[in-house]
Amino acid sequence: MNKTIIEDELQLTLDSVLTHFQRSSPGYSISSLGNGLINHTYLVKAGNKPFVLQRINEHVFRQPWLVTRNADLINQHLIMKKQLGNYPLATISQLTNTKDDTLLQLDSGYWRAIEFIPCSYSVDAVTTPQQAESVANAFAEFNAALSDFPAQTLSEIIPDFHHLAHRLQQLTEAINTDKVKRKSRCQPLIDYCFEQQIFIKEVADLINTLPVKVTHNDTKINNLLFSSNTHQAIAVIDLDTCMPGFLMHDFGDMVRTCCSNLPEDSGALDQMTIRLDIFSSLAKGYISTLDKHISEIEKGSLLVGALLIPFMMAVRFLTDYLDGDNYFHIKHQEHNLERAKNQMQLFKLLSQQREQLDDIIANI
Ligand code: GN1
Ligand code: MG
Repeated sequence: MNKTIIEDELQLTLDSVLTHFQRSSPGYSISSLGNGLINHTYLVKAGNKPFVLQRINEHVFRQPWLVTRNADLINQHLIMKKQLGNYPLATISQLTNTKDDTLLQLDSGYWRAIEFIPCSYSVDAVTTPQQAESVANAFAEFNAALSDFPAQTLSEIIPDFHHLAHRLQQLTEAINTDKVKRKSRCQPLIDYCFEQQIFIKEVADLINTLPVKVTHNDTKINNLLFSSNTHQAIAVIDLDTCMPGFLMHDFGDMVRTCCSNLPEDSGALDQMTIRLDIFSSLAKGYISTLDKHISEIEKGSLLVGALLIPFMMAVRFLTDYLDGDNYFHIKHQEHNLERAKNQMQLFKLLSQQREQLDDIIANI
């Protein structure tokens, strides 16, 4: 996990936020945590009970109270499954503040505190097929445990989050507006996106045939905690985008973040390769753990999901670049364009190796 020193001004804000949480005690320390692109996340060490503090990004999550409410509902369901012996992973609760709520609204924003699991760590890149299998097992356990979750009780936090036609519509609007005059800098990438009509049509047809499940929708590798003792995945974190969706989305984001040999913002595109052994372990782990919770048609959709999520992320990063970087945190001016190019290259490589990947899934 990424930890950095907190600046003075931020420290004052955090100090005032912490007075609203019973867990805080004199002499705590705070450091930045994780590599999320949306929220601001901190680790608070207070006495022997560390916890996670997070400022929810209101620009992205327009109704933050729905984010914490959804997370509470899902977590309660997972706790119930665990008590019945049907969920082997750890559950992670949001902590109540002094107003007995899991969301805190202050002038500085919307804040929440979340349990911290001791002796755990997160990773940003998979290193072995065994680790990949553990990743897939964990997210499959999560999907399976939510298979009987009453989806109608959840709010759709970001409508059409993984709806490709909607994301392409947003891209078209960003191109037409060309708000910050960047269009000419990315014309080849824009053209490539819209040349993928066969794939776009394939996705549009497929989604009419798939059952809607409650999915995580952000199954990147660093949204899991691993045990420092066993090095197995022990908890799924970041429930912000749990919403109705398709299993292929959750499988697709795993492939996106585990199978490339490069991080999502690397510019070394000519060095990008698909790690087939990792793909194979993800597919095996995911399908075998889901077992009766995945149908034949859903199995057949997994590879489309693996192509779809990198393609959609390329579209989303490119849209944000054209919009002037309002959505994803960036570290430099061209960051979103680099991410978009990287994700499109991943889509291209996965498309080129589609037959081979298909065979791997068919042989499980
Ligand atoms: C965002 O902030 P983080 O890392 O949890 C994004 C995901 C993307 C991801 C790309 C709400 O997730 O959809 O896949 O960045 N979350 C939202 O790294 O848009
Ligand atoms: Mg997230």
